[in-house]
Amino acid sequence: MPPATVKQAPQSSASPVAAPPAGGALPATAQIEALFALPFADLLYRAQGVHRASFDPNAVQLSTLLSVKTGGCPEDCGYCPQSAHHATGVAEAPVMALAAVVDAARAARVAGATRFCMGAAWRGPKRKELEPVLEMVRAVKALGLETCATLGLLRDGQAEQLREAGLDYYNHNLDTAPDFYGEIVSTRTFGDRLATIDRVRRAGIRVCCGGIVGMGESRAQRAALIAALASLEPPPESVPINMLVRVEGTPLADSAALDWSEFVRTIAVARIAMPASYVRLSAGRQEMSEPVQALCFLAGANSIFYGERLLTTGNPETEADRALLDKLGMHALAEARPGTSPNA
Ligand code: SAM
Ligand code: DTB
Ligand code: SF4
Repeated sequence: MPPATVKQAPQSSASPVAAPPAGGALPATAQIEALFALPFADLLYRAQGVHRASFDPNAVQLSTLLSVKTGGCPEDCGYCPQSAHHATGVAEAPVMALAAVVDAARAARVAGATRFCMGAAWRGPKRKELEPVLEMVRAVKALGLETCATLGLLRDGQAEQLREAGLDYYNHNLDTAPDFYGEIVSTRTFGDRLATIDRVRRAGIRVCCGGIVGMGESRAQRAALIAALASLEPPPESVPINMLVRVEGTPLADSAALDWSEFVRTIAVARIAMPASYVRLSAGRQEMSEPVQALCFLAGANSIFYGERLLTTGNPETEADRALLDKLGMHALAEARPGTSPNA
């Protein structure tokens, strides 16, 4: 169900900086590559204009993550510390008890988060494995938080079960460009990811879908990732852009760091390509300076993961995040889209 209350920003004609060459005539990826090639100041100016047409530029949505089933995952995603294929020292743990999940969600709400995202290190939940997660979704929803889950590939009927339990968002990332995907993951395909996103959408759950940069992909591949995300119909309501967290023991641990300016460009391009979506400055903030995070907000990021942990790695302290938002005169959103939560 498309968001009813968010105004669509003009894609290019009313934007303050001229559109890239032959807007509309070129394939989407070429248009997006042209955005990447703009001078930095022009790109940010344009992204700010697009951002302001749809959103309060001083507001940021806060989501807190919790790993409800950690480690031992059969998939071989090259970036992930939770894959059983990599020796990262992340121990496998069983599914968390409901009461502990509710405690964590309550603490997240008290700290100021509006959405609680539960992650599981599965290829996808088996029929029986979904049951405890449905309980968690019901209980977190009852606290007045928006609910999100990221559980991997879904089978027939599972998205509907999650929707009935009160799930507002499902996170399932495309992760990287279609032509780079096979170099990062061999145990499933880009097409498998699209199929789950389709199931989620058909069940009436909002889609949270983004990717990771800094995995050795080219700029053209970053553009192809953004093009693939923007071509989902409709585009995802929430778009997490993760900077690779290079975890020792994973095949990507020694990847060259992506320059900060290229990360900010990726955020700006995502903002322009998906004007009505929340663009989340996601993993990697712990290694990112405050000025770079501020540039990401200027480039149109309007959501962050908030809380001292992501799934298995660190995230800035909540105090530090509150101080940063204060310094920038930004405020946390009380509700992501007031009154429009599909499971309200
Ligand atoms: N197992 C489910 C799946 O893969 O869809 C859900 C959990 S998985 C950890 C969720 C997402 O976390 C991945 O799609 C990936 O985008 C992100 N992620 C995992 N490891 C990461 C890392 N080291 N750096 C940045 N993002 C990462
Ligand atoms: C997303 O795009 N990033 C989050 C969330 N969705 C599930 C996960 C980041 C994980 C970073 C590595 C870790 O903490 O294990
Ligand atoms: Fe498993 Fe998800 Fe990590 Fe891939 S990203 S190894 S599917 S937990």
